[in-house]
Amino acid sequence: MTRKPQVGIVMGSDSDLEVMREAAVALEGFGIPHEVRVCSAHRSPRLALRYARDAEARGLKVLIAGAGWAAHLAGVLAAATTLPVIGVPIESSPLRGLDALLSTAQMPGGVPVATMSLGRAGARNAGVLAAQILATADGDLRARLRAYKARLAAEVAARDRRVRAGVSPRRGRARAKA
Ligand code: RP5
Repeated sequence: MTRKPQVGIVMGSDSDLEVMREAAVALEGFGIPHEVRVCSAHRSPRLALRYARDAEARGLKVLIAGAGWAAHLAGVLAAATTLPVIGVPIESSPLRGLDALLSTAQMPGGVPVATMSLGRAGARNAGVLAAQILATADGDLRARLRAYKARLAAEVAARDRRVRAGVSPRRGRARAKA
């Protein structure tokens, strides 16, 4: 039996999928069921509004919205639901995402969008933040998040050991003295 999605990942275009896949990968790592949809605040505004309005009744708990250019998708979803909305600005325009970052982050008072950083890291963080929101009511998920943080710290410690041993990550063992 497939479990009902708890997180909705929405993006303005299928051209955003390569970046937004990182959010899905993060959620899969925590075992969180999710769905992935394309709907655009500008090109299909009725679909975007309907998705946001129906989300809670469908059992979704958090929405993640990724969009580029004048990125209004996260804001439009946030306007039509009380679910938390996480925005991921995508670097798809000639302004390299600065437009999307400002459009996603600069919401007027009363309609929050939790805006992530640009690009893959932002999409990954959106998945992790959605997990952290869900974990406030789920002890097992909290334990998985603690294990995730411990793995992050262990990776840094391993990098520290490699750097102190004089091994560069890209070029193998560095010369003993520069
Ligand atoms: C935005 O326009 C989408 O989120 C995408 O980042 C950008 C370009 O979309 P396509 O022209 O590739 O469909 O709405």
